[in-house]
Amino acid sequence: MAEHEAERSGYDAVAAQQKWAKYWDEHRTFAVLDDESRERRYLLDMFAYPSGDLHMGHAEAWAIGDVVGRYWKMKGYNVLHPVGWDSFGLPAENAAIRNNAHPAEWTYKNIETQAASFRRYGIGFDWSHRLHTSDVEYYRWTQWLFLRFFEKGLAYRKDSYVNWCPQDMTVLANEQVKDGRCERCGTVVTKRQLNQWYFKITDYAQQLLDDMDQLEGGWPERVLAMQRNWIGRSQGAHVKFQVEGRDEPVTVFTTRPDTLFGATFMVVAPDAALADEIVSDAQRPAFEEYLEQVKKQTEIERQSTEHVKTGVFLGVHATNPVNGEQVPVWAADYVLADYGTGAIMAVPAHDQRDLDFARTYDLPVRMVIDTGEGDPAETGVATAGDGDYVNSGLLDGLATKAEAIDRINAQLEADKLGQAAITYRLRDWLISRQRFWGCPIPIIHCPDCGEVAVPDDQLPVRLPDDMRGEQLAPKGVSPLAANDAWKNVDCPQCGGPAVRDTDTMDTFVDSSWYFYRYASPQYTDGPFDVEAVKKWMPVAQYVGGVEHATMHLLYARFFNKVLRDMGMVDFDEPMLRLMNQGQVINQGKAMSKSLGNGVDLGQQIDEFGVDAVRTTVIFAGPPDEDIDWADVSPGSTLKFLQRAYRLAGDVTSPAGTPAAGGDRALRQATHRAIAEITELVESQRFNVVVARVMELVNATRRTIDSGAGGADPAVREAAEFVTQALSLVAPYVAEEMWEALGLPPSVAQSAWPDADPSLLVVDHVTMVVQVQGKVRAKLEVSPDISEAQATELALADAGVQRSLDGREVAKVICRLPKMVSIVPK
Ligand code: ANZ
Ligand code: ZN
Repeated sequence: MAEHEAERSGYDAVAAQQKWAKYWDEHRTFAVLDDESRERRYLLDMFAYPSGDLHMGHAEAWAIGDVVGRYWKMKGYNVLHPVGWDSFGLPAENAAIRNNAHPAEWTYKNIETQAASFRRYGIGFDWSHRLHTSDVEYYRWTQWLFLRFFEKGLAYRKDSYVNWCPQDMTVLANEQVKDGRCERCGTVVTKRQLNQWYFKITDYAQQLLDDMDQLEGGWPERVLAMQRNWIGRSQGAHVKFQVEGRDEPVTVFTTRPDTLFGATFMVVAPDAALADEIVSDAQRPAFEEYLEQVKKQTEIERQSTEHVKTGVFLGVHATNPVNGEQVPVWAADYVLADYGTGAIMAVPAHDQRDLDFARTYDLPVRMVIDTGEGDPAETGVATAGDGDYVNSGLLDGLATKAEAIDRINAQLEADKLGQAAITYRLRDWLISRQRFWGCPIPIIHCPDCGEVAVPDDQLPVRLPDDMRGEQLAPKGVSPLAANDAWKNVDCPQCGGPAVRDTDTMDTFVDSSWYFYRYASPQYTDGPFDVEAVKKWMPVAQYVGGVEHATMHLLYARFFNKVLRDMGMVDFDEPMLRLMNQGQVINQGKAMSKSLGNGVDLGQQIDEFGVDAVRTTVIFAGPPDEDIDWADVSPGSTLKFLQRAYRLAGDVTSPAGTPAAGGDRALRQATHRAIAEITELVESQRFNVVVARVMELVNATRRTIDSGAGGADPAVREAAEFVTQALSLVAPYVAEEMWEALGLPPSVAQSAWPDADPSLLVVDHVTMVVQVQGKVRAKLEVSPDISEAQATELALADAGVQRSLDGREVAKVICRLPKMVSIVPK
């Protein structure tokens, strides 16, 4: 850095933050415009959870989103960039229990802290489009939507074994169990039979798959893959087996109906109602003892591959529908109650799980496809490939699965014994929670009328505000169940005594529809203004963590389809583009208290200023990659920002001076930067944007120092674009620069420039390549070629290679862009 530059002072980050945050607020700089002529763009950040103050993860996600929002605004779009909090949930409740308080106190205090931090962090929100899911004005509409689902049969209750966290004393959805443990507290999850509310997302399984076509290219491929996997479409057949002592046949799901002649026993999930129903009297005691044992197993144990499969004979037989054979029916832990039909035909010769089980319990193994790999009964290895069908009646003589499956399916269908079928791994969404701080389920249980919906005009069902501390502690049933005054009501249908449902909804219900309400957050006639949603949605860009790939993003898509079928929205998919930000880590590891490697956002801001932190976050790498804070340098970023800032102060031509006639090389550099940066922002390569701005800052400084000084109109043009581009990542210093350039505030509202095509023509210069002082090549190169590029080009030249004649290069001297001189050894 030149001496005179270092001496001069830079901008005062704290003063700039205070001044411009206030300015944006007072002037509603980022408010939605009442301007029908502009194209609308909806920028959505995933909800913040008010767990404390903002942290480095927030800093990254919101900095990335704001690049997009600020760019769109300068491009002239009418931008909706709302802000809100997903404010129901366990942490607030646990804090309330600890502090003998109401969860609302903790929640709203944290929200205000985060809101203040967001303002300081300079995110361009429209603060009038703000909401909190725990506000009664919000959750009354969550209840209203629940009731619409209920009317359509999409919300229902059933008894089932559910994932139970013994620590949090609440039910967990499958998605909230990670490796057999509670996602929140890490406790090993067990099973419990409970009566629970579900949303029937499985009705939409196929649509959720099909509509992914509309997201191709707009969503990260890995998120689509995770959703596809989660939905888990499996093509096969349903086959009916008659079971002793039961009128209705039992249906099994199989992906291999072609192996039906090799089915030597049948297995039912021990925890499926069917097992309890068909078990013989003689075997009942053994079965019940076994069931107890299975229930004690954790999901980890049950699904582990090392787990020795166990089971018990149910004392009944089934009839194989194609050959009339009597096969024993067992209950075994490797068959899951909630997949397929909860019952399987076991084909030990061609399914390894069945073979392992058959060998443990000495059940028959019959090979029906000869693949040439040896009889599984002897090898202990089930074969799954193609081969000649044997012992298989109508299939004998066939040689491929495809043919055999078609043949057997046709026969089963003709005999009404089965048919081709599709099964999904996706389960219905378990939404009831036995916790306090959530949206109450608006149902009343009447001894005479059953489940009665709370009438719309009696919404909201408010959470009581007289419960606090210990009263909220988990007890296995919802804390609300202990509140008689709240719970006991008259039945809306018959007027008799009845009780409210005391469960609350999974917070993922709250976050499945917030983006519609953002378009009209104060709307009082429904969950959202249908017309406003029509104008703003689908969301043009969604930004958030990849950890939401299956839960939130699947639920949100499901809600959209239900709302579409209700006629409330007119599009299939709520978010057209999705960007996942990486994580901020430190010293190669996720930040954690135990490692002591946490980086505090507030402290970083105090030390370097908002602009430097935001610019560092963006400059560190592509948005979807992790940032290791140990590898970045907010201090040098701040120096760069000061360097940029000083350009504005050095411009001496008045605002409005036409650039024509200014230094041509700098003008070309500026317009190349405009073209490239526009393209880079559009393709979300934000880190390279910062690199290009740095180059333009340097080029401008060179021009200033090399003669014309700050009076050259090309310097003003360059400094103005530097300011605009910088405002995407460093909004405060950019406002200061804009002001120093004599331009009216705010740079955020200025028009993004278009590159002048006549200045984009790349000039070429001739670069001479010498070997031992003799000219060996003349190459046409760009005037700003780097040493590395020049050396590479020179050494690749055939003439140069010939004169080197295999000798190694001792030295390359560059006098760019005119000459490269090579000295051989
Ligand atoms: C007979 C058979 C023969 C099977 C064979 C496979 C190979 P995917 O692909 O995951 O859908 N199955 C069905 N329901 C089950 C349940 N509730 N719990 C455990 N296993 C179950 O797997 C479908 C296959 O998994 C089905 O096809 C069934 O075993 C088993 F050579 O039926 B198969
Ligand atoms: Zn009633």
